[in-house]
Amino acid sequence: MTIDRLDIRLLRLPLVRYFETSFARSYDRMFVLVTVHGEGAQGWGEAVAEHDPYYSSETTETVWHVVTEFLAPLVLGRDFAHPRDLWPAMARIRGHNMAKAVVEMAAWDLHAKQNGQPLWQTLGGTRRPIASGVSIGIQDSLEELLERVTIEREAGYQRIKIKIKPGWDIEAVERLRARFGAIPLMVDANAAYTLDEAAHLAVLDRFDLMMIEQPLDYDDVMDHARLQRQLRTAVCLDESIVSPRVAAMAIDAGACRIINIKPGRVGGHAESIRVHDICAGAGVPVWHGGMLESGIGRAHNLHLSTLPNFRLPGDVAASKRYYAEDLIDPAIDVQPDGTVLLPEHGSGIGVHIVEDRVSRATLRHLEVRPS
Ligand code: OSB
Ligand code: MG
Repeated sequence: MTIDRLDIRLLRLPLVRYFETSFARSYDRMFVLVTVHGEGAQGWGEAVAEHDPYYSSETTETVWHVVTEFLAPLVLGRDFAHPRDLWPAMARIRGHNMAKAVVEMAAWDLHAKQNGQPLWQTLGGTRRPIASGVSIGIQDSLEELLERVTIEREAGYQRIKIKIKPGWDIEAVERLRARFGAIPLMVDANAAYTLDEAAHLAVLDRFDLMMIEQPLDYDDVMDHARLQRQLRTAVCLDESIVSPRVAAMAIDAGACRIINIKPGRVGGHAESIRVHDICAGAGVPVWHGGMLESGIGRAHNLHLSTLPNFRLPGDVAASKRYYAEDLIDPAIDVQPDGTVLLPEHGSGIGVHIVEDRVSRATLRHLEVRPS
């Protein structure tokens, strides 16, 4: 596979409804799309970096900078036998996993299309519907939270995750258990607590949660291990798991019993497969995280979720929860049983990208060719 041109776009899409985490409330989503061209085919990737460096240190602008200045020159015009060869080719650049991932994932799509294969098959997965959960942000009131959960339960989603932070945690979970009973329920703190609050977090043990996601700092492993020893509830790591090495370290240290995989956070599909395999070997289940992706990133996530150790429902919900009009048509939708079908429009990620919608959402576009 040779990539002879790369297109990079900065887009903005308004969210159907605001999304609030422990770190910020957003009303729209800015993101970067990358297209790689080779032998008349195109591969697409979507970077998960956000406008602000609050979930991770990367932003849409650092992705733009690193892709155009450093990654494009490393991959353009070079012959790659397989998309897994892109990660080592980019190794000289430290960090910037989200920038590396968008290029690498676009190359997987291109390679699969050149071979006339669906992406799940190229990744080594098994075609099956993917179990979906939903991630429900912090609301203006607990009444509104109960209303949101009612709506998503009716849509069929297989588990509910709510965002928590100090002041929006125990009472919220208590109210959900009182109203909805023994539903599959979990919480995500996005690093809002410290180890000093272990006793407070241990109150959550009463509620039989599936897991508590990333309670402590974004770059921590050892405090999570100390916390896990004080909790009955499983800790799941998201932000902290930035590589297969850190995943192995976290499992060894007993810092978590479950891992959330987001390919953007670990550097693409090849690194995600390594994290997946390490977890499988250690008996640690994984699930696919979400970053409010458009249909392009969402399709990648669904294909990756076909690997066997994705044993828990992922944040791979229907497009319409996020965007009035997705960039792909048909949009990704949930089935009444809470599963999502793999997009199967042709090979690769299997989606039809509506160019006109992409152009309308595009704020900036650059074509990069080999120098
Ligand atoms: O921590 O999983 C997270 C969204 C943005 C940034 C971080 C996270 C999230 C979500 C939303 O929880 C998941 C989704 O529905 O895409
Ligand atoms: Mg999370």
